[in-house]
Amino acid sequence: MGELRNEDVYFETRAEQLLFELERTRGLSRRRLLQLAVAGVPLVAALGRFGAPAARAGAAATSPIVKPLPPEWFVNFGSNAEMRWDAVTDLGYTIPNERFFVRDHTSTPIIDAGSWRLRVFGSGLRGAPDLDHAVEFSYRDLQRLPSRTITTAIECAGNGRSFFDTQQHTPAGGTQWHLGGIGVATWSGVPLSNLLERAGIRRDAVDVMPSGLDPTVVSGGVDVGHVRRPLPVSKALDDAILALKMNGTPLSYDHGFPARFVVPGWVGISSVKWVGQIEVSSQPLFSLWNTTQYVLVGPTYTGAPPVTTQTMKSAFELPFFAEFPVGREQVLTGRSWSANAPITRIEVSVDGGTTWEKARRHGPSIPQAWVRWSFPWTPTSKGSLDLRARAADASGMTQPETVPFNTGGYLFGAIVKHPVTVV
Ligand SMILES: Nc1nc2c(c(=O)[nH]1)N[C@H]1C(S)=C(S)[C@@H](COP(=O)(O)O)O[C@H]1N2
Ligand SMILES: [Mo]
Repeated sequence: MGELRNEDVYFETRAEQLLFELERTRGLSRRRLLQLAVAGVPLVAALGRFGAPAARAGAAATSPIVKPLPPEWFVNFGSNAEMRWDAVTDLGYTIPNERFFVRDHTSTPIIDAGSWRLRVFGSGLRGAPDLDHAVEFSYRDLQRLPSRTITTAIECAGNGRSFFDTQQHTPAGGTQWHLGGIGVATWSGVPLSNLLERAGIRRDAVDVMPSGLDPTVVSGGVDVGHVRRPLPVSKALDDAILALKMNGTPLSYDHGFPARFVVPGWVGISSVKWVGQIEVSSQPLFSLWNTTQYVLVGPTYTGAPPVTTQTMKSAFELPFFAEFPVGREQVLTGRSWSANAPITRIEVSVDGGTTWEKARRHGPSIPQAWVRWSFPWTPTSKGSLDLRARAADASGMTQPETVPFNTGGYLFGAIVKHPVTVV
């Protein structure tokens, strides 16, 4: 399995990547590819790994993800499932739980909320309790605490990674997401400010580190422990919540039941699922997930800064290589989002970026979520072309033509060229 390079080394990405590319470029169905694989191609070995050992009630024996992943809704990467943008057209502002993308470093655990306890500990709390003397909260305790509801995106840091390869010719290893490593939902739970106050946070606390109860991550034969990513106290106290509900129902297994962090505007890894412990520290905290992974390494970066806030992106609600009849009016739809500031403008180009016209915005534009838009288009000549959409936000940023490379393939915020054919 090679050295630890980025967020996706934990499974056989090359095989999954191959599957993905074949599926995209040849139009072969996943089932057909699996049949081919069973005929003796190395994919079998890769997929076989996903027959995780633990008892996984309700889960297909071969999937680390519990919920069904119908191919018309998802691109299945094994422990990650990408939302297909062409399946979103008829959905509302939020993405229903069963349609939301999944990103697991190992596999989804099934946790009993009755016996589950959240343990909060560390030098940043009054009395500096260690784990054995942690402040404990049961699921019922959390349900009784004041609740806040927010509508916000969770987006993987690597969303859009494949375009580092296909558009900029500098591939970054790992899951070759198109743009479907994002979803917007309404999350309800206890504000971390409230929770940490009750746990006795001190003024000199600097970092908060949630730890997941999913199986520990093993890479290159080394157990690097549970998924855990430190978050500065300032952000935790500002607007982060420990969510118990997603779109009005208790979290589903894949999305962090019984409780997960939701950290608006920050890369997905900050929103740790299946939280079992929270360390509150008066010293900066470090884990693999803010030192080796989810850091920016590349020619334009120095000092490997951790990835924090997300970038700006736009997506058409269309399959790649969609076909349109010449001379007939279409209404193209899509969504744009920025973690920095509200979206102020969306433009579409149907001539390879030479001219741009404004798209029409629809409905809410919630900061750190997204805005929906539409654009009428009548293709005038046959052939292949690419559609482009670009957004601008209130901070003055506009999506650029290219973005600086980083080895993890994070934060691809450039304009995506969406190939279509007019017939
Ligand atoms: N415990 C735990 N938390 C986790 C992860 C994980 O593997 N384990 N994956 C992270 C990553 S990389 C992302 S992008 C989001 C994905 O959230 P979702 O699966 O609910 O869409 O969860 C984050 N929280
Ligand atoms: Mo992620």
